[in-house]
Amino acid sequence: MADTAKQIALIGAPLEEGSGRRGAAMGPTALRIAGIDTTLAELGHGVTDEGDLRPLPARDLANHPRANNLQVVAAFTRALDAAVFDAAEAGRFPLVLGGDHALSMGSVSGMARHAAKAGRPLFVLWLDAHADFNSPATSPSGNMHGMPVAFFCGEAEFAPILEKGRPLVDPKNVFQVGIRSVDAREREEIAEHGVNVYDMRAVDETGMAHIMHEILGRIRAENGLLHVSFDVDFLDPDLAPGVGTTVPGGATFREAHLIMEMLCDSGLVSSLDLVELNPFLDDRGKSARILVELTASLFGRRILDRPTRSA
Ligand code: Z70
Ligand code: MN
Ligand code: MN
Ligand code: MN
Repeated sequence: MADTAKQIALIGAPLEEGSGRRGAAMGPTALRIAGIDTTLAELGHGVTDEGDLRPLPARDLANHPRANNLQVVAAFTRALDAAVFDAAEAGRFPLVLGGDHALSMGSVSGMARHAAKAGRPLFVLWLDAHADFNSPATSPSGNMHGMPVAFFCGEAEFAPILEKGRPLVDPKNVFQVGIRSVDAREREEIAEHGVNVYDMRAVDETGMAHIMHEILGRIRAENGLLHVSFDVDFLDPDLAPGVGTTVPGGATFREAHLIMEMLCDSGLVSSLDLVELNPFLDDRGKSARILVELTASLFGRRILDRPTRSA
């Protein structure tokens, strides 16, 4: 049973147009079939499923040659910014079921508005193989799922997607863990803006526990809110093959669980994205199930009360 019961709002964001391939739009359905709602309810939380967002394309925006499917991505960004902000303001925990990683433009922007209203800094834990700090000017692909961090840090202001002057995230409050695939221009950008990067070498050299203590200590010291953005490709592809971009050398089952358990104990997490799950590429629901299991650990499930699983 969880120490502190939360009211969790499940928000489905079936966005795949940010990723340059089909399939991630089935992510919210796969997470529901894997039992995300009942699993969290069994831990003692209140769970409401708000269903899937169905935004209309943002036709006020011109197409952009280096920001693929801008109108659809912008529509989801606007809808998520509003849905996540409203849920957080109502005292609920927004849990976004993705959808590709471009959706974090909206979820993080919504939480940045919520944090600004509360007068607290927002921190972001970015669990990913990628830094996602491109902009249309630097992106090799034009795919917007490679741009969300630059967007919510105010570094990709190429179109009026959200209100000018909206609260942004300070890049020095962004912690990226598990990074192992970064483009050349992106590398310069994250260094220039002071993003905290714990790449896979850092994980191997110092260990996940040490890294998480360091990150959580800083957030606690500054009385911050923490948004966690979990990209399936953070995990090793052997463990979670259901993702468009597989990058070898990802986090292990044990490392990922440890992170979730430490996050739970910290009591600092205020919102979560589960992104880039592509059920079309998955192996019999394996990746969806591990995401649900990791989410359960974040919401209070302990090793000693984890149910025995049959494969
Ligand atoms: C590359 C780009 C990316 C996720 C791939 C890849 C970005 N840096 N992000 N898969 N989740 O095209 O910007
Ligand atoms: Mn990503
Ligand atoms: Mn990624
Ligand atoms: Mn810059």
